[in-house]
Amino acid sequence: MKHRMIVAGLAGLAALSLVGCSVGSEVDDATSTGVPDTSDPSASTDASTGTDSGYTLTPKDLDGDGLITVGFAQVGAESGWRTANTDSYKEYFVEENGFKLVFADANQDADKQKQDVRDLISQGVELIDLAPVTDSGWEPVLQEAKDAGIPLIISDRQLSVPEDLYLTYFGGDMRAEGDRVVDWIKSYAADQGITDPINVVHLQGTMGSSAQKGRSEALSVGAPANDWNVVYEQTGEFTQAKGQEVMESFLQQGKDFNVIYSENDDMTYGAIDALVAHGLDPKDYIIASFDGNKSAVQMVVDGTIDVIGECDPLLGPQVGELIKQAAAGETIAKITYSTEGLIDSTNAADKVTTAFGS
Ligand code: GZL
Repeated sequence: MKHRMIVAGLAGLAALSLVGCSVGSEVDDATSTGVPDTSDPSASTDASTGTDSGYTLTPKDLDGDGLITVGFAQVGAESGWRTANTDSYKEYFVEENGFKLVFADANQDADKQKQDVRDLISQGVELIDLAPVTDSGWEPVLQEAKDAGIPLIISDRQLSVPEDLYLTYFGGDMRAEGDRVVDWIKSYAADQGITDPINVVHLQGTMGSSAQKGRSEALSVGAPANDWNVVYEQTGEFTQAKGQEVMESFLQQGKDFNVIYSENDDMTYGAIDALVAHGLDPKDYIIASFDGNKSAVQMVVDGTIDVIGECDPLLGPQVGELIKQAAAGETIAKITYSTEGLIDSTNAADKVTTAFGS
């Protein structure tokens, strides 16, 4: 059973960065991440590239080579999701599809990424696609792209910036992803008749990224609402190595827990490795993850991971189509969210056959 109260480790209580469960922490989920809550389709702004959002730039083949040169400012190579995302861009943005790709890898360094975008501006690319490492400090850079007459798309992770600084956003709705997983845990605990306290280990993604902020916000609202205790919370920076390191440090400190809420599959793999190294069975815990890499989905089939909040990395073709629509003068939505759901024991056997990555 997945809900035995686990005494995680031995004595040796060090000072913990414990996160108590702040009762009644009401969060306005529309703006707390600074990102408009347009998860309600009726609320989404369908601003065109015209006067609606004040953004008038459209993609053009300025140098007459018959291609649109896209400068892609990528986060890094931190996870299986990122690898699949990069591959989807490199496979789609090719001459036969009408594009040329200039690729910049920020190596998860937010400051380097701002320089990457400035370099793309100075190289004179004809459109910039930015997948921002974190969501702060971008307005001046976006303004520079606009002043240079270069259309800019935000993909993968949202920015809370004025709508007149970017053409469109395409990617996941991170808060909604988190809400789905929190609701799943609530339902599962009820269905299993779990009466033990729900004590959650929270592995956060890269701090300040909209992916971390949205998924963390869902838990920060859901935990008090369901009387759960978040007994430990720390960033694993979306990597397997850091996820394992953080979980190992937690296990040394001996707090009881029965749920792991990990903001991506790579940190989940690391956490599972730490459990096993500590002589614990991952199947004794409720393990919730995000993304949907093939090996993680297989772990759902095997019963090791219980639920995955889907997040689609294969954005290249979808962004490419939006660029083509805008270049043809069509109105495109200001924000378009990927199609995402949940993966659990009811659908994992089907999902694993088409899951991305390895
Ligand atoms: C989500 C993306 C996140 C993934 C991680 O859209 O930004 O970054 O969930 C990746 O795996 O590192």
